Amino acid sequence: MKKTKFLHLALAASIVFGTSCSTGEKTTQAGAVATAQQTPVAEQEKASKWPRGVTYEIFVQSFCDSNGDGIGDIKGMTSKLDYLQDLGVEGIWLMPMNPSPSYHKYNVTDYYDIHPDYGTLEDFKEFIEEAHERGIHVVMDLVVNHSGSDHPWFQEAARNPDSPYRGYYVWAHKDDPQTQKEGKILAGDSDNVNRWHQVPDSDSLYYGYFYGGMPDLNFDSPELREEVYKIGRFWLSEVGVDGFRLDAARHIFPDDRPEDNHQFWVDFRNEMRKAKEDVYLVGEVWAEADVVAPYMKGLPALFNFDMGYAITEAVNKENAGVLVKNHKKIRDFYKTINPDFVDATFLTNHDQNRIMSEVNGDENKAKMAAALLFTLPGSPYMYYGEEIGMRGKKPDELIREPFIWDKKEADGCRATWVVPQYSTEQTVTPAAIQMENENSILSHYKTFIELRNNSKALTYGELEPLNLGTQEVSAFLRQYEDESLLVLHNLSGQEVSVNLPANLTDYDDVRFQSKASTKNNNTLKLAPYSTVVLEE
Ligand SMILES: [Ca+2]
Repeated sequence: MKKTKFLHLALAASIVFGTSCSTGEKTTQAGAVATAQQTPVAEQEKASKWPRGVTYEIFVQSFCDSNGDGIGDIKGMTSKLDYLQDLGVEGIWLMPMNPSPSYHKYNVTDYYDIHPDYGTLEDFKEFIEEAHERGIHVVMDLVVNHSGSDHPWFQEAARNPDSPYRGYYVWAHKDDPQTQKEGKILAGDSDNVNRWHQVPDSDSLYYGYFYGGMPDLNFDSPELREEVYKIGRFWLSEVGVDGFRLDAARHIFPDDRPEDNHQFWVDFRNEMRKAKEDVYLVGEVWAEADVVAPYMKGLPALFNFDMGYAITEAVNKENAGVLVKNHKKIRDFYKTINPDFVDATFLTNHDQNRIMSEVNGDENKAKMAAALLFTLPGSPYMYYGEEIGMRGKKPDELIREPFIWDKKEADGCRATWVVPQYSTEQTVTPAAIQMENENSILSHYKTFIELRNNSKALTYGELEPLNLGTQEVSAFLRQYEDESLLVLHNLSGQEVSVNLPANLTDYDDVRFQSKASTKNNNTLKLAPYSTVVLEE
């Protein structure tokens, strides 16, 4: 790793290090201007190793349409693997691809196949093989808290109480008092308050946490459990995925049985490890840290919803606040449960307004959010289109709009299944054009992912929050083995000066800077909305 010393000129009052991107000077691969020249990732061993690397979430339907039917598909994704490799991602999380009547495919009707709109099992095997050749792992959404109500299991179970599938679901009689009194505590992942749904022309009610179209599977049934293990083994052993993202992981059993939920994932992991020893499991437990933590016994990776909210708040307020301190607190707490846990950090996902909309289209803030995500501890997940500044606010279809690869006339695979309202060529510069612009948000993402991939401290290092007495600046140390980095982000639109205290004066090499900043003795002037990474 090449690095450049600050020049300690005896009489020089101030030294400008680096030049602004806006001067048009050639940047390095890492985008670190002038002073920090990094070796391209392809030419060296990466410091990061998945799952500690960056994972990219794809909504297949909107990513790339290979056959012109308006719906994104597997062959389309395969054609974009080079793009993803170039971006620096080491894993892909695919939203559900099983047959399902809904556009989002979270109500599955066949757990052993691919929706025909998306392609075939053979297409998927080819995709996985091509991804693996590029060092990219593949994780798929496994939606087993519930099936779709159109699933043949449920159809048969609802029609016939003696069906062998009756036990796959949870039933009650319409006069059963428990169905009357239960109102659900509203959670982030559902605004449905009715858990019990009536089978038409029947006295039977079935339990469906999210809504009637998603009857919950009954994990008290040994037969159902065995079926779910079989589904998992099928995708791991016969198709070749590297792991699963587990939807609605905290709802396997009702809210009053959290211990049973925790234990189920321990059992599930043990079963999956029989098929694939190093299977990767990342769980969606949409809740506060103390609710999330016990799931770490079974799920080695869990999404950190708190951090996404905290970063969004900090960049919007242009105030570092307690972001870093809180992040450390959560991590320290998680480590007491599982020292090897994978902290799956992210800004927003397919269930939330897109980050660019959360910062009201302010590109500086969106870039700062990404800079924080990629320099703080965790295993970052990014949501497709985030890297080109796609926008989107709920309802869900509008946070899942088609990726804009190129101008319409040149775009070989833009999906058209939905008319986009937020991400159009008027609001989002197509990826192909951003690729040619070193100041684009896409180049910014690439730069920060590469910075992180090349640094063990940024990938594995722990976090030491620093208080430099300036609310606009988020400052922290990242340390791993013999690499120690001092990271400074100026969240504000003004230049900010910080004085490095005596114990930090050894950090006088520039590893990276996103814009030109200056250092005068121990006073650092940080350009507006900029990041500087210093090392000893
Ligand atoms: Ca298609």
